[in-house]
Amino acid sequence: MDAHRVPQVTITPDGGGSSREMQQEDWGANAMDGALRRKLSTSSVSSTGSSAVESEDDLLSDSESKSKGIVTLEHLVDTAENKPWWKLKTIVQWPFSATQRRKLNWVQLAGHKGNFKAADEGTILKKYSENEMWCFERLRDDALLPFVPVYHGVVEKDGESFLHMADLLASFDLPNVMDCKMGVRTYLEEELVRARERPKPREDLYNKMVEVDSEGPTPQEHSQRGVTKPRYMQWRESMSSSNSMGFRIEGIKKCDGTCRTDFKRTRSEQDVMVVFKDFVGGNVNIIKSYLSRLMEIRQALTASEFFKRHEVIGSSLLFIHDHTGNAQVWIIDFGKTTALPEGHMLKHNIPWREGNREDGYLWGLQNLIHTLEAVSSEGSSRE
Ligand code: I3P
Repeated sequence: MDAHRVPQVTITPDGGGSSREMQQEDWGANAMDGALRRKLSTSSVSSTGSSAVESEDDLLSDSESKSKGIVTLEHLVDTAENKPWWKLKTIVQWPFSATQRRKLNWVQLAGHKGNFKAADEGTILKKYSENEMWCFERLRDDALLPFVPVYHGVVEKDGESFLHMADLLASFDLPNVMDCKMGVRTYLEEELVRARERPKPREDLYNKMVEVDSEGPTPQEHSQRGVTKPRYMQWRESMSSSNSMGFRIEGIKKCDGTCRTDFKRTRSEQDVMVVFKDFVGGNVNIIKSYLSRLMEIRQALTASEFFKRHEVIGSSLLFIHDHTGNAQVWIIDFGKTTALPEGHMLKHNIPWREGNREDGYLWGLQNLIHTLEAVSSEGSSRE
């Protein structure tokens, strides 16, 4: 497994006398004089409020059982323009410096508060999830292995369990990162059943819905100021391209430090193309590299025994490229990927009906490939 060259997500090292607070000395090509700090908020992505959590531990060791606060990264930009704090749910931190000193990258894409913790250089600790652990175990000798982060097992730290895995950014210089959540469905069938049996309207989800579309909630949801989780997830899927294309863009972090997670209404192929063109800065070669990687992934999925026997929900494709032309795509996030009962298999490209557990992953991948092909040919015809 270690033979595979895997880009890595890195978290600041623990111990070694180094401060647990990540002091960034460089930000991209232009130093930001160590004025970058990460902060954490459980407020919504579009909220403008900020919290003042300063340390890595504060940031990463959320002990809430589900750790579902939205992570906010705030870049304290110490420039003449005095740029505002950027707030995002997707977190990426770039190399600590251009020298041989330790890189202090880390990424939490579309993740939840407290999901990551410091580990040895080139690796991260991700909050333990039994589903994800079993997925990594089963992937050890699967055709998908070259496309998932290298997994080093379960470790205990500060009384908590974590999955120890490779850092996906280490081989990049000032990476650009995009998280695409795959599939037509982003919740488990059992969540649907639970919500039906014991509906628990949530105000936070209601607020997130209203923020995007004040007409989103039904009159009843408006009056109770709450929506259930599956209802929110289904609404998210219909507003974005999940239902229409079988994938959606969750977040983007560019090498210039800008971050975007406002893709809840990015639905049509044209919308997605615009985002990809911007993401690669019009560089068709990057799109072509992504395309060939996606085709390899599609081939591996077709051959994968794991894929046949799992309902893949909430998993993402992580796109990473940098100015050197290095471009990769990785399959990440198996927290909701669940094994099917013995003897059951999925096609991944037929419509979901409750009970069939289909996820539309392959259909989404096909549409994603098609979309990038359209970007590529449009770009090539302009050259
Ligand atoms: C969140 C997103 C997450 C989901 C989270 C949602 O919505 O769908 O995938 O977590 O549920 O709030 P959004 O992208 O609009 O912020 P899971 O995938 O773990 O279910 P949560 O609020 O229960 O954490």
